[in-house]
Amino acid sequence: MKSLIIVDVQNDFLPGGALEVSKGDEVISAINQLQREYDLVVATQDWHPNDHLSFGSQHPEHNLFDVIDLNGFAQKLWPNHCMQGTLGAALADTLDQHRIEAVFRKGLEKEIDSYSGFFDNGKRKVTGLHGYLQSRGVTEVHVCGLAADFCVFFTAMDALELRYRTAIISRATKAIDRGEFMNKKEQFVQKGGMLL
Ligand code: VGL
Ligand code: ZN
Repeated sequence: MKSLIIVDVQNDFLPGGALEVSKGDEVISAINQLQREYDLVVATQDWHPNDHLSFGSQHPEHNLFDVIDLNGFAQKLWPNHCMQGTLGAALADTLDQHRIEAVFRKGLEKEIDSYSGFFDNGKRKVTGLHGYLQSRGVTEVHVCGLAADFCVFFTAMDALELRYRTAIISRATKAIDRGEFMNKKEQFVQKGGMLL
């Protein structure tokens, strides 16, 4: 069984959104096309309380995009984004959702960020995605969506760790920082990941 994991295709990551990924909207038609090739399609959704500690607004002594120590983890400070229940947090309405069987929300806990669709950054809690995929007999996952250098990358790395055959679909993802993604792509391939 092969599953497509659509990561964080949410308004805030699209051009004009709070944490926009340049050309992020261009992945949507590719993702809509791809879905029919999979036995199972699932999605993730970044879903933060409005006082989430990954937000620069909670740390007035620092600048946006600074990296600080947050409870022992390096945390990049983001603009407020994907706040629970806002339009920015909604999945893009141009994303075809009829084949998405389940959506796994992440980043709900104020104290810790969650880039991966499987666990928070401290691996304290699971989202349920792994259990769901296992219960459906999935052995291979292909990851797409936004942003390539953060949530797509960390989801794909955890999938490898969890022993799925794992690919990132290059034409269906875009990075916040392309240089950053180049480095991370190398790490992913070295760990056994495939680029499609
Ligand atoms: C993401 C930064 C903060 C992502 C989420 O979806 O890649 N990046 N929250
Ligand atoms: Zn976030």
